[in-house]
Amino acid sequence: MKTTRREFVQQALKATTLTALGTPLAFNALADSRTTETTSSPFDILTDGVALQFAQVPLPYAYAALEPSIDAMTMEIHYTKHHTAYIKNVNEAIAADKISFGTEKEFFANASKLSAKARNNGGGAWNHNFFWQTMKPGAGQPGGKLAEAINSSFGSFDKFKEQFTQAAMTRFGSGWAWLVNEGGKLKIGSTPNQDNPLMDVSELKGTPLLGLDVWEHAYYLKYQNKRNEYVANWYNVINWDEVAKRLA
Ligand code: MN3
Repeated sequence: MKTTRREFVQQALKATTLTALGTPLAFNALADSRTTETTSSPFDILTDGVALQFAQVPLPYAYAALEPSIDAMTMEIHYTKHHTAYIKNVNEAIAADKISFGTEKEFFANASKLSAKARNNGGGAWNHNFFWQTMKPGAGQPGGKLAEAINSSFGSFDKFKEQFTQAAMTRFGSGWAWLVNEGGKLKIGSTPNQDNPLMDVSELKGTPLLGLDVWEHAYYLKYQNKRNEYVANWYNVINWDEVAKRLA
């Protein structure tokens, strides 16, 4: 495209002004391309120029560490194949769709505007990072403020387990069961596919405290069709300290 002398002067002036204000040069280029190009991306007006990248958290324990609740082979395939693919695919989608949300929070709060690839893989990337961190070897029980919050929201720890199990068992097909904090009140629910309670499209809203993957890939090798046994044994590997941190 031919640039007239007048346009050139205006652009040069604009770049100089922005630089004088201390804006990094890379941002000037981005801002300029945004004002001169028309794209179909819905994100241009919402962003501040720094694109999010998802990264896989290191698994906090060995693949076999959650045996017998979760077998080593399931753990290894789940982490190295399924989760790795979500991470790779969401980052591809972020680049292809020119998404430049700076935070995960912002990304999920705008889930309704994302492509299916970005939404599904972004959810998959985040949900599994969360899932690995809220498990650990060795059974425990919630204590302190978390125990109080569970008791006041559900009546007792056993009632909480009953409701959570119900949510995990009644999620038809693939999805997740969740414990969330919504304004100080704990709630239980579930989401389909890789959706999560941070998404604007989710019926269940709140800060995730605990999540359980009920996709068949999470249990089929060991439990086959017996999702109920998988859920029952998963209670033996919950990292309640991590859950408590997220409530604080
Ligand atoms: Mn999974």
